[in-house]
Amino acid sequence: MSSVTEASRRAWLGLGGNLGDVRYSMIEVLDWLDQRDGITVNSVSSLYETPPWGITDQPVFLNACAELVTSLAPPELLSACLEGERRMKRVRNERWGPRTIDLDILAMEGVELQTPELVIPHPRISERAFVLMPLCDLAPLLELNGKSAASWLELCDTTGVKKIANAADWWRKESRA
Ligand code: A4P
Ligand code: MG
Repeated sequence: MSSVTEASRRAWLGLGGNLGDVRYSMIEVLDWLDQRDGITVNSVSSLYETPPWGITDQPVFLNACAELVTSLAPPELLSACLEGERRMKRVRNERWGPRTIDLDILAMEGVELQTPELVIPHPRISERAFVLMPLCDLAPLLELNGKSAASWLELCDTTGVKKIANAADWWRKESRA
């Protein structure tokens, strides 16, 4: 846990991966983020196994969401996420292809942003059960493009999405076997 100032706001990250020990990578990257100045990991969703979306001929994914409190500006939070991915040895190959870990900024309180590097809320949330299911563990009433996360989830195909670890402490380093 690290210092967070009065200008802090909540932010929600999507975590996903399908190469290597993804659960381990998620635990490592969340712990690393929590130790950054200006970021505290408040809570983390259950962990889900999800069928690949986009390119379907690849291994199943694990997905989760994290709620942060952060005093970082959006581009600084993106830099932290990209550095976290690099630390987990993510190599960018094809778009939507296999990855050790992907960190997306799903939403930040009071932020609407559209730049070439960063779009908030994340543009493809509303069609993706693998994002909405874990996000609804943390913030079902969060408004995204005119609807709550829970309402978007009702419109989504959730076939094949399986909860494999309950919310609470699967992501704490102490919980690792
Ligand atoms: N970028 C713009 N906005 C954001 C944002 N809100 N958060 C830019 C994070 N990054 C954002 O990302 C490319 C660039 O997007 C970043 O450098 C940043 O400047 P990337 O992670 O390299 O590209 P990507 O992830 O391959 O592409 P994309 O379109 O972001 O893919 P998604 O949307 O992340 O989807 N199926 C399942 N079941 N589970 C998954 O987690 N993930 C994907 C990737 C495909 N299928 C999946 C899953
Ligand atoms: Mg991405």
